[in-house]
Amino acid sequence: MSSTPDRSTAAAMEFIANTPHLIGELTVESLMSDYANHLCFSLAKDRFTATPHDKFYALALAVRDRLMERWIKTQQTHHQQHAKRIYYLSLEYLMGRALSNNIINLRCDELVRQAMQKLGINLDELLEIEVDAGLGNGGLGRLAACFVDSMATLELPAMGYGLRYDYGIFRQTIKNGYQFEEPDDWLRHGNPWEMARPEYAQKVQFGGRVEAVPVGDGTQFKWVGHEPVIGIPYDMPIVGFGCNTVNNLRLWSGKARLEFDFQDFDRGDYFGAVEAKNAAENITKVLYPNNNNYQGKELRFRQQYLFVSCSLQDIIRRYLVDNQDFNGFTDRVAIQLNDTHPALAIPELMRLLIDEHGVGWDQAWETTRGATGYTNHTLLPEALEQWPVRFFEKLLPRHLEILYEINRRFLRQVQTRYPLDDGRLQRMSLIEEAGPEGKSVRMAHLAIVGSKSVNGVAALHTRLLQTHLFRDFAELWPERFNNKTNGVTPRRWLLLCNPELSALISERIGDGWVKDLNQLRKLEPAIEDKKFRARFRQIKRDNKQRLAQVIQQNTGVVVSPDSLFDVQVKRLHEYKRQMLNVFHIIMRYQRLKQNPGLDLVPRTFIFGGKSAPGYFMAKLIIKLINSVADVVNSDESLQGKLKVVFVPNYRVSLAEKIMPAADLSEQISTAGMEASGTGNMKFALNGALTVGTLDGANIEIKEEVGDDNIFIFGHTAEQVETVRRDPGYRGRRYYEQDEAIRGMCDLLFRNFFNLEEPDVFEPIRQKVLDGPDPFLHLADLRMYAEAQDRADQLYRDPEAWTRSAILNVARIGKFSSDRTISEYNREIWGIKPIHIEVS
Ligand code: 62N
Repeated sequence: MSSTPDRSTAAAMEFIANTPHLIGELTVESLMSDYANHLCFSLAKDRFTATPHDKFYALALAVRDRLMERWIKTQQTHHQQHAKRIYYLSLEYLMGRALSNNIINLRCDELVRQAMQKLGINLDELLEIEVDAGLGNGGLGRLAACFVDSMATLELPAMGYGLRYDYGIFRQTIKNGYQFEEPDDWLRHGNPWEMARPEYAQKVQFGGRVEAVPVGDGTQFKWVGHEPVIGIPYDMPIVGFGCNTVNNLRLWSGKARLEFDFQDFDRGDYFGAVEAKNAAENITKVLYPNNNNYQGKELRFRQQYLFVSCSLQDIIRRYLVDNQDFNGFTDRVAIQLNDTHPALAIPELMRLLIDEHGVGWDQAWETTRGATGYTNHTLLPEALEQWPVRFFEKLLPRHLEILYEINRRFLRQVQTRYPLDDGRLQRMSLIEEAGPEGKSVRMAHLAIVGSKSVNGVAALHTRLLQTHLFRDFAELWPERFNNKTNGVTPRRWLLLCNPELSALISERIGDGWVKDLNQLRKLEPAIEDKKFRARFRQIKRDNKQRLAQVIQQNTGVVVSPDSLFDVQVKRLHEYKRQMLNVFHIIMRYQRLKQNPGLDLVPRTFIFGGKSAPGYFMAKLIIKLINSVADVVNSDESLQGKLKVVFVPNYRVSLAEKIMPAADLSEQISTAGMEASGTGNMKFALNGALTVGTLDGANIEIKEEVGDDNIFIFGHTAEQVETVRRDPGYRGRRYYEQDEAIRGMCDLLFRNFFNLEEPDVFEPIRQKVLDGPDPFLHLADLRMYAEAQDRADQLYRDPEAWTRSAILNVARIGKFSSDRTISEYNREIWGIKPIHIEVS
């Protein structure tokens, strides 16, 4: 932002401010008028040519008009007040749709509904046209999206930085029970929410070499001979709920540098120029679809560096507008790393400070560490990033020097504290000497050493970080470690997705809960109100009815809203144990086959989730679910007591339909493996009960809702460790000891569900029965089936079930992302909220 105000712009702004009946007013008539204007003047459409998408776009632009003034005013105010800002660095933002959310957060839902009704437009159908912004894989990406919502709602000066992938998470289709992936060309029809800001483009360099240049009595290092790439920022507005704050989400898009092309072009290397251009523009082409699994791909390394370098240069540019030196940097800048994906920020900030701005090492280090916090999201060893040193040699030689210097100083510190402890030095080093790909950089160690704060995302997870994964570091720097239990935004995950329940709650306790979720506690007395319970039950039933339609449209399977909806939606992964769920379904199926008159609670088992395209086992589990579904759904003898569906292409907008319709939420990961989980929170907030292990945030949910209102089962994290350490442990033990488990395995592994493709599930049999299955499927199955029977028992008493469901809603307030963000701010960032006034 330029500091000398521009006269013509000021005059233009004053003109609109003083002229009545113009764009952006919050009335039904002005909304109708802006909608019509955009259809005609922004989209050039008339009654013969306007498509449903045009109508969506016109409304999006009309709503966008209503946040522009707040957006500008927010940025202006933050700038003028020299506010300290939080910069959230994340390679993923799983935003979903923006129109419905912006309408809700601007609190103009009634007006928009009326305006559309007067024009004869069905608003709900219009909202369905928007494609999800799927720039993330799962929980980590969705958490970033909830966090930016909370930061804006809490009026914090915040900026989310990310990448603008041309292709987000793939679209999943199912053919013959198997997953297929299709590209997600989400920008094909344009994006009404983004503003390109080429004036803030940043240049990033790859490759080349480092030259030492003597200057005075020292040496300056110059990084030369590199290939340049440009990052173009695209800004998206993040609207705070019920306040005037509109923050920025700034996403970088890779572009070739024009001068570079022309140089080669002049030399007659036309093809070389085009190749270089392609290489640059490939960097932000596609989101890597792996979840909790690291793959050392060079393109991903380039993505991370482009992201980090653009974001930091932008942060420094903004800082230097009103600062001459870096003494005040940590009073103006807090940086939070969403996992290690942006951990290159540490050597990059060091490089920028030292090489580009002439800061000395010690001050640069203090500044870098003082500004940075690191959030860990996983304990799984296969998810920990370790970039080969040869990538640094090839692409970031200067950063490698800086890393080695950071490591040298760090290891000297360790050595002083623990003399002669070589094992510890090796364990803690930033460099792994003997990896499969030679030397590599341990990004988590780098993030810990280079941050002032390290946090886990649920109490158990943080404890396990301190005692296991990062034990040496927690011993050296205990004060650096802290917990920030995850949360979800109550705006999208209740107010928006479940309007009927929201209205019932607000009628009872007022609408303060939307910004202060602990107020849901005021619902507790309502559990004794028979009429309230009946209405609560009716709302759930209506939501189930709507989901049943969605299921029929997407899978062709007819399910009954009178059955218990038992839902497991999340990425496919062995540790999340969708297989455990399937095993239980087969046990139920067998019980019904053996005793057709058996009075079991009718259940519909609903699955959804994507598998990483290269994860063989996860893909096989999708096939397993669909194979069991095919057999079960076509078995008339079950009299509707059992249905199984796999809903394709699970994504944010589908979650918004599923969460409000669930009775039972499956949170059944092997204890100690799910860092937190956040779906668990969304379900409970919408009145589902949880079947879960003592893992991640389930433990804290249990503490809040009470033991009687959750179905907990299975080995604890400690017991899991003990079982795994037993050299004689095999799944087969449980097969031999337990008749029901044996019957289930025999049915499954003798090809009952896959007559067409014999032995496709053989890899599952080997892992679960013969192998020392690290996920303890069979070891937990008996206890799981018993927990499911307890759920049945409660469901048979609708009043008791409803009491429990209401209690879940009333006691889930802790899991608002507003609480999480307040804790980050109080304990790590130290930022003052800034109230935005608009005329
Ligand atoms: C989730 F870099 N993590 C946790 F490519 N990761 O599993 C869940 F290797 O327990 C938490 O609740 C949630 O974070 C929020 O804290 C997660 O979603 C990824 O998506 C991911 C993506 C890429 C990688 C690794 C992990 C990669």
